[in-house]
Amino acid sequence: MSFKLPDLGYAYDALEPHIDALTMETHHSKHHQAYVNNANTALENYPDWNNKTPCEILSNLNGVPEEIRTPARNNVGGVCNHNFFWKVIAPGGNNKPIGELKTAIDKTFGSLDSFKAEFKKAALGQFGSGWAWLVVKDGALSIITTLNQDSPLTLGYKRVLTIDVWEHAYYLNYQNRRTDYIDAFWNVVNWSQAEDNYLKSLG
Ligand code: MN3
Repeated sequence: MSFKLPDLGYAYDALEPHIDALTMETHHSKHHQAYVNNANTALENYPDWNNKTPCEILSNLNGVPEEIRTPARNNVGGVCNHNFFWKVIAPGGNNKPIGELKTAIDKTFGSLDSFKAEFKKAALGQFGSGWAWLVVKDGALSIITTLNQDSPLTLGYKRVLTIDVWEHAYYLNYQNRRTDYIDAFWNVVNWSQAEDNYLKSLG
């Protein structure tokens, strides 16, 4: 049993011009693959753990033996976060919030524009490498950030939407302009997937 790199499910150039093909290829086939490889190495002698899914491990990180907890946090975290990210930026879904998530965003943040502004502020404010997330806990939506490859699952949140703000996610095309990358991100969000995630988070 080992962790595997999932297929993206779409072409590397499918998100152009907002996220370029070389960034997607490098991000998926090099960075994500490295997390998979390092996670397999870190957990290879821990059969109680390496037969769980990455996200099961992150949900129970404090139960992971201390000697492998940090590599699990970083590398299994990298696997779990990227597996989720590729799906919420996949082409083919709705390009605006729909259904119950739309209602919840309007109720929680006032409007889609207000939500986007708050999410962008969080994503810009994440110093160094990390992620901004739309999450659910106890049925309530909120925006959080996590450092490095930390997962909201470890903190007891369910995930609805995320943006990877590591420089490897945007530097080839946007260099230091994280703000432009975040603006472009809205063009590739798959709101149908986000709605599925939201409904599951309530279940
Ligand atoms: Mn990344």
